[in-house]
Amino acid sequence: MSNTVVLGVIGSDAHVVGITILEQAFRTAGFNVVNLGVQTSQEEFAEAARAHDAEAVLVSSLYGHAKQDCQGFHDVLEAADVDAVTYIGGNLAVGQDDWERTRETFEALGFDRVFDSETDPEEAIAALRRDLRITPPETERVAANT
Ligand code: B12
Repeated sequence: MSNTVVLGVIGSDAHVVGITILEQAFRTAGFNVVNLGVQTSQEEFAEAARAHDAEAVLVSSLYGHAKQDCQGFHDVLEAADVDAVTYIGGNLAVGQDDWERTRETFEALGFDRVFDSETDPEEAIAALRRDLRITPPETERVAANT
């Protein structure tokens, strides 16, 4: 397993703080992280995921236009022969007044998991380890049991 995660902020979105935190958290948890930064196109995600044989593609969006930016995203991944777990997180809708509906919208777009802006990075790491069947390193298991 490559344990590689491709991460970026999709579309014209320039909010960089969230993915910087996610990058550090996933790296500390033992993943290889390819951070594409802000204002990343669908094609850039797909090319990087293919080039690095990524097992997960993590999309971030904060500015409220995620639904438009993610139309056809999974078709682009498929066309590039990318078979990876896909997560999206952040401020996914303008206002975020109905989270259940927002979650369903992004699941319908093909994402395996959808996270809101209150998500602790550890939650996403735990979910990815479950999805990829990765056992946490012994140091973390010992810490969790003390
Ligand atoms: C700082 C900021 C800016 C800065 C960004 C600077 C930079 N280069 O990063 C500037 C001033 C440039 C900016 C611009 C804009 N912003 Co702004 N910005 C913020 C602000 C105040 C903080 C964002 C931040 O850094 N948070 C701290 C980090 C740590 O948290 P985070 O980004 O949420 O990320 C965490 C989680 O969301 C989650 N997460 C994020 N992505 C993912 C992905 C996955 C897979 C997972 C698992 C988890 C996850 O984990 C992260 C780490 O804990 C927020 C309001 C807020 N309090 O959140 C508004 C906010 C995001 N901005 C907003 C808006 C509207 C804009 C503009 C469109 C405003 C405008 N009209 O110009 C522009 C967009 C410009 C652009 N092209 O992107 C809105 C979005 C509204 C919405 N979605 O409904 C917000 C919510 C403010 C508001 N209440 O209206 N912004």
